[in-house]
Amino acid sequence: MTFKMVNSSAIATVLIWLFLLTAGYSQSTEPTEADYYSISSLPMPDGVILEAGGLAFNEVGQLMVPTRRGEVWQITNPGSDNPSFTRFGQGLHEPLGIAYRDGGYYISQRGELTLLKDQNGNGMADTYRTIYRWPLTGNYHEYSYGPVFHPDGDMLVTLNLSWIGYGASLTDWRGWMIRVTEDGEMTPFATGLRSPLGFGVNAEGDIFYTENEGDWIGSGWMTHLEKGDFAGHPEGLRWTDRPESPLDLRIEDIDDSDGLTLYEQSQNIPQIKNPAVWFPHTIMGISTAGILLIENDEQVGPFEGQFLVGDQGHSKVMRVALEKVQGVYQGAVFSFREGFSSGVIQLEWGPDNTLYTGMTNRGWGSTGQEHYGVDRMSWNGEIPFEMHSIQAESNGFTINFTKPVDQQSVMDINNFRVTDFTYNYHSSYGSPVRDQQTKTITRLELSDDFMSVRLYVDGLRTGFINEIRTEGVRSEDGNSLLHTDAYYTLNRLPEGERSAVADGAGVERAEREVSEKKITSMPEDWGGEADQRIELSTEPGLQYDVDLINVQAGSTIALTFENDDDMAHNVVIALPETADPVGEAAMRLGLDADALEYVPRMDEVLYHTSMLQPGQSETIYFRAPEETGDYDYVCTFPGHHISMRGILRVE
Ligand SMILES: [Cu+2]
Repeated sequence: MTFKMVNSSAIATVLIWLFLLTAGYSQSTEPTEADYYSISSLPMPDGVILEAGGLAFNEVGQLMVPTRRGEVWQITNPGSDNPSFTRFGQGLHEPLGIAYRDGGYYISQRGELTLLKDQNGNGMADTYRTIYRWPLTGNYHEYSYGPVFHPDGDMLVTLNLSWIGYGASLTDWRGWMIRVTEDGEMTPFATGLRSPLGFGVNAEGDIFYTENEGDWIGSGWMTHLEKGDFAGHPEGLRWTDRPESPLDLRIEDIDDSDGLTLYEQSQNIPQIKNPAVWFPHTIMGISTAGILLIENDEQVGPFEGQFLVGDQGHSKVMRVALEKVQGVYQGAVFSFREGFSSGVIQLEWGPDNTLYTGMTNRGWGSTGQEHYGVDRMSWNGEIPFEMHSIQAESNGFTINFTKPVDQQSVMDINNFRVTDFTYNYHSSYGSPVRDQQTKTITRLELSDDFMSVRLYVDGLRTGFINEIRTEGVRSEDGNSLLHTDAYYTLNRLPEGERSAVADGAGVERAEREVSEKKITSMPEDWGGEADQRIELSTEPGLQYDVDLINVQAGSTIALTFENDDDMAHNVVIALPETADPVGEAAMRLGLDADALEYVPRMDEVLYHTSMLQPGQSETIYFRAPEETGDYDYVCTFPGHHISMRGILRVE
């Protein structure tokens, strides 16, 4: 009896101790992004509206920032608590880029590439010289970006398409990357571009640009551009009949009718350059922006040669690790750091290896709630446990880690999941996820140094994006991965042993899951008419045009939502004060968001529309709740719920 007592209290003690250990363990050792990378905002003097269109440092470490409003600010000691601001230039037309060379600042305005210089040394530009000019129609979407200096001395500039309900090339070379010499000689370089804000050059001198989801662009991407390449948006092909054009592909060569993917069309059209990396929409940002090469291991950790990529809508920075297989770039994108204070559009290294982000939400809204600003991100020198990079193998993938892994967790096949999918290539806006398949992983192999694991995967398909999830993998020192998901774009399979199972083998997922909370035809027992008809539309800046709708309890409602904005929206009617949890749950749907139309399956959701593309309209039918109160309606497209919402008042 006594023995038993002692024993059970000893067990209890051990249990309590284990509980404390586990509780303490999960609280104190699960690291976050902020534990490695801290973000601070540059303090700004009153009256300075720093909608940063570009960032450049000069040789004395001053940060030069052209703003969307046409000024250029010179910021001395930008890394200090008390930076000083001088207005260096003004009167520019929406500059979106700056590069510094030999005492001169090269800036793309909407209609020209301009050189600014301070010749008399008084801290203000006294020379504004046109290097090269291009025509404009005045369309609001005619942004011009850059320049970026190529190592060979030329400047790269990109010209955004106009927007007239679709992306259009209304004047010369819109939708192109052009090269301009310091003497103002212009050469058209590559086309198929839609909204090419981000571009840069890697250590080998290869040029990459990033693209935003839109018409013809199923999701954001990053593409390696060589002379004469066509990246995917057909409008720029309007100018290929000119003698200067490096390619002769025509708009009518692109097929909008038969449902082929971009990769499939590239099998017949050699000028098509497939993205090196796709950024799955809403999972890896929503509006891919500026890119920056990681130049050394002092900047953000052991990622030299990889790229950081900003995202405007999600106020975050992602990381891209590329490899070349059979001469073609491909690779993986990982989340890196979120939580910037506004929409990240430009990235630049400071002289002290910290990362500067130039930001504006431009009235489009962003997860970071500030309207504009410059943030500074610094690494504390500790290496996070991350997937460093992923290599394609002839029959799977090798994942390389930044730290040795825990053998038991990494050899558990249940800790890995590989799903591949792709997007439509068509003139409508964006694309659902299509042809989604979960793959079978047959075997794992750990490297001798415990730094990488090889996954043997059945049925890989070229032209597809692979979602690689590694939840459960731990480092030798006991941490979870800081980010567990990667998206690898497979353009080429390396030579070697193939899996015995045919390409494309896997478990298919339905492209649309039926929701009984979306009723798009009038119920027959309504007798042909609803008690009340409601019309709802959109306003720019992530808003509905109406933010209060009154209805009678229990009445029948026909609600027509017309999306006349330039991005996708829906209407989800939810219980009172649940817009936030519903919107947040939608952001966590990952790859499944598409099949669920971004509507989480939860009781708080009462009714909803489809996710409507720009220009679409839909009517849903529902009965107003019997219980009076202020119900929420909200758009659950990731990031929109913060501002795009209203009240359905049931009386
Ligand atoms: Cu929306």
